Amino acid sequence: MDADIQEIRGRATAEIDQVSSPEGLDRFRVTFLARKGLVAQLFESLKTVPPAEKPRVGKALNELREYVQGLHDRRAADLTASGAGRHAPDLTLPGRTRFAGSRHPLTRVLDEIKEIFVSMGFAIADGPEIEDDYHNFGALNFPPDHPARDMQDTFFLDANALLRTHTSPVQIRVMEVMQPPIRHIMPGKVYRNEAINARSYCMFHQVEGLCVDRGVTFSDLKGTLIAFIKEFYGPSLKYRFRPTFFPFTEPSADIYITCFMCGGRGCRICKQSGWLEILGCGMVDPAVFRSVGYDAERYTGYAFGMGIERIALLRYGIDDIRLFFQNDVRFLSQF
Ligand code: 2U9
Repeated sequence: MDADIQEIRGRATAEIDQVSSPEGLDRFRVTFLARKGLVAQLFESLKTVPPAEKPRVGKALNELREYVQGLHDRRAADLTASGAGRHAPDLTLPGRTRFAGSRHPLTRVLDEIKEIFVSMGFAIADGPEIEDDYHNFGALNFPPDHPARDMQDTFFLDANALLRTHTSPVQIRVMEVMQPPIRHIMPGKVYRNEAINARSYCMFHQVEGLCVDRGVTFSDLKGTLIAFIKEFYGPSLKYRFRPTFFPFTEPSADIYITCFMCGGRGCRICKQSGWLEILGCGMVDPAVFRSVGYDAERYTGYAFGMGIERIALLRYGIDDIRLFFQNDVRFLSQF
């Protein structure tokens, strides 16, 4: 019996070296390790061993089985690692095109705007999209009967929880925890209860900005925003400021640039006016400073806001705002 064990051990050791394919490995397994293989046959002969010898021979047989199984398993691992037995690659096949991802057009516009303001010393702030009435309206000097507070314009979650309609509440929260000087922009999603069509959507993105310190003037506002416009739209573009009204700024202005579709002659895009509105801005209303406990005699500030979808629509000549939110690869892969 001991001689048989030695012989099979020797054969297995020699034969495993000849195995170079999965088929060969399977033949080795059938010969040595299968239910009727050589190792199993030796176990069968254990019955004929005298009882006093059985423990020692049984142990030797177990060691043999483990040894042969080890030879088999190591060979299997070697074959997988070397790739033997897999089909060789066909080097004549044409290459596969790899898809490179691209940034969403809104992300591109947002990143560019952020970079310009950060380079001018603004920090980036963010805050919750679910807001309370006070931070979204009250602190921003919206009168109680302002139409924006209507269910038709604002998504209310309950009596005092709503989806923010602008990112201005983030600035209120910044001022609640910081003293001037403040120079922050806040990019983010905002929500309006509007009918969905090619021009408007129930959610869009804004970037707003706020600068508060002693002695901040309308000239600072103009200098900063004109520098932004020249950087973002190009240095030779014409622009104009026109007075407007916002509850949270006084005085307030909208900024327009020459329509880059028609060069100012008038077209469908600029509704024949030759001008495109790109930004709203103004000096922060003292009532807003009083809400956050700032001394309105001591501090002044300017604020501004812009809608990102509108800028991206104009920049890339897109005619339907819904394309931004459908995640259609045929649209996105163009950027
Ligand atoms: C505080 C005080 C004042 C932010 C401002 C605008 C003007 C503005 C619109 C642009 C297009 C919204 O996306 S849009 O529909 N925004 O014109 N936003 S001033 O003023 C603030 C902000 C925070 C505490």
